[in-house]
Amino acid sequence: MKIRSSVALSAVFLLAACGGGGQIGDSNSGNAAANKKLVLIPGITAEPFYISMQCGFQEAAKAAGYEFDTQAPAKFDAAQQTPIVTGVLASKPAAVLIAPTDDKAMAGPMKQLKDAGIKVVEVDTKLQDTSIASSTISSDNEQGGKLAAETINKLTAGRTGSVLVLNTKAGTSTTDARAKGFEDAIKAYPNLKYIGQQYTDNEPATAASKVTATLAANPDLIGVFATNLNTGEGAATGLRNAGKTGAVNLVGFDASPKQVQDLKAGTVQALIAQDPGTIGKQGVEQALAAIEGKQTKRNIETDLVAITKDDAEKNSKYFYKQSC
Ligand code: T6T
Repeated sequence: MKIRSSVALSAVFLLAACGGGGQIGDSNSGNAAANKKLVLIPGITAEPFYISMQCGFQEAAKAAGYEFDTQAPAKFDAAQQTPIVTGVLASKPAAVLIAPTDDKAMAGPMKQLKDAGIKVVEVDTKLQDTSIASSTISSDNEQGGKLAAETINKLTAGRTGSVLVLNTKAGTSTTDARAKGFEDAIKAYPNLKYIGQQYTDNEPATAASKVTATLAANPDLIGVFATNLNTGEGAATGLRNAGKTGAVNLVGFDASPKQVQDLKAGTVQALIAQDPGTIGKQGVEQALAAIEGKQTKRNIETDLVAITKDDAEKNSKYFYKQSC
């Protein structure tokens, strides 16, 4: 895992591009040997982070001669993801790559996959129970939160004020880790008063209203860390609505086309992009190792990159996709 930031906060790591494929729900079913099938179950459908992951998944599955399918819930919600897992269980693929939407509630459905002989690989998020998945591939999310705190410190340049964290839903292993990394690191900057984290249910409109309410209660708000794509897009809207674009330093996680647009417009001051394409590709590699009875790597951490407006143009290849 390589995470670095310089004062210029320029991109420091080359991310993998992803090859042909399509939207969430695409598959090449029917053109591979029996049970040479891999299924990807992202956390939510039609969302650039998971679409980029799907690109890497499909490219690697195709190269390995495997049939592939992607099935995602409409919302980042265990109640919607569970029936998808149950349906996939019935089709008995060789392996499932899954981003569990709740680090406890998804353990039961995922254990059913394992008990049925289906290999399970966690991509992005993970369960608290480490006995179910053969491998977990994700960003180093706690380090990502630390990088966000360091970034807000650089952007505020010694000025005093309050800083807020926008999280998604408790039990999302990734954004909880990002918030923890931020909370631990912000203590090093006594000029920045941490006013806690607020949950947004992964809804941009909720993130926007939380920013508006926080600004009203804390006029000295000087920084916001949005722990994922939807909270970042929502926070940018909230700052725009309040006429605070650029006055409050917004550091987002992820790099959707909308987030990049906000970065270029100056509503967002820095983005911490993940490497979802590589997460998808390495998920396939670990699934194949598990299927073939080979040793898997239990935990793989992929890289993060911190990017600002100044280097957005030359780093466009690092940004997430709407399609493969
Ligand atoms: O930030 C990503 C992902 O890493 C996280 O687990 C959930 O939110 C995203 O999918 C972005 O929406």
